[in-house]
Amino acid sequence: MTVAQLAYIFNQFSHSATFISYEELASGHINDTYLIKTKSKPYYILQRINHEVFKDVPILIANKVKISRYLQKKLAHLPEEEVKRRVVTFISTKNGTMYHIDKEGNYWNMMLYIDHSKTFEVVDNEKVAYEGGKLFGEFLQLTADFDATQLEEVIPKFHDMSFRYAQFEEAVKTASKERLENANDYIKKVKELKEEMHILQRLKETGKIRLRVTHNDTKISNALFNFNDKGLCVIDTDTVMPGIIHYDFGDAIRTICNTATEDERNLDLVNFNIEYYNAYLKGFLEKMNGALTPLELKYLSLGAKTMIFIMALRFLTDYLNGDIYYKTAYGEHNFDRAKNQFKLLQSFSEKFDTIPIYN
Ligand code: GN1
Ligand code: MG
Repeated sequence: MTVAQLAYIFNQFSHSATFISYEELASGHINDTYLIKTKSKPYYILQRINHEVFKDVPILIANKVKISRYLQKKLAHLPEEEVKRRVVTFISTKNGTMYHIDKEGNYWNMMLYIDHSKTFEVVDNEKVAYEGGKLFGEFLQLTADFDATQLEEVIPKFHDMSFRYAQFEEAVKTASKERLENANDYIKKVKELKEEMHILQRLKETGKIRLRVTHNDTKISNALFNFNDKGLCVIDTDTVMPGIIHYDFGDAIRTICNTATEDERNLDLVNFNIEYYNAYLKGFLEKMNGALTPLELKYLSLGAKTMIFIMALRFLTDYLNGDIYYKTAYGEHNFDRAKNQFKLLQSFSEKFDTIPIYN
């Protein structure tokens, strides 16, 4: 992207700001995200949605705009400036649509940048874990009465274990000999865990655990904090869809309790922090306000294990497929991410028995 191209796209949206410069925010694995700096604040976030991954971008945008507006209404008792810091505000184009399509057929959307905020790639204190629990818990609580039938499934079967497992089996069949050999030990691990990792799927399919509005990408870097480490705003609502609560609980735990980043290659640094688990759980349950059923509660810890596993599986699958899905920076990147998640899974499994189970 050149500066001129970005400035042009920025100016297709409805604002009266002057483009000064941009910065690429490279932490996502799928979309391209840019911070647009303007002559005077606010700044903006301009994002190109990857339409290879998200096949129907208009539906994705409609979903996230609906959720933002719903949250804005729920928080309408707060001052307007505060609401803008707590909920993502989408900006329409000059034509009144919520996205712009460029000459190459790329879809763009734009949001207000939330100033004086920060994100964590690695959590370094319990308070952040606790605040993260409150923030994601509040997101689920505030959207609990949103009519989930109004949301389309942006990526069908996104966290469906049978689907992810089938993709993995297919990848094993078509992988190069070299990658298959490299991955051999991990392929064995996947097979050993197959049954246990389908438990939640079955509970969902049989309706024993209900569908709710879920975020589906609750990694901790999708939570904004203020400079006092208070949770502010849940971002990246691309994958908001009906789902079970365990996905959101688990994906947050997967990233909060990892003592290193998802990209860390030194596996000695990758461990599961149980104190952060308990702190997150405390914040999460405070906000969910007794809204969870006994079965939902009982399976929270398995939700965490399942989400670590599913991410290990997806990175491994992409490695076997020759890196066709996630952005990668070097040849073994997906394999390194998979190894990282398998190490986290092992560390978590060793501590699993010390986690409180609700009966
Ligand atoms: C992807 O692009 P990003 O970072 O928001 C992925 C998530 C994974 C995550 C792992 C649509 O999210 O499911 O948890 O990478 N999103 C999609 O970091 O596949
Ligand atoms: Mg995402």
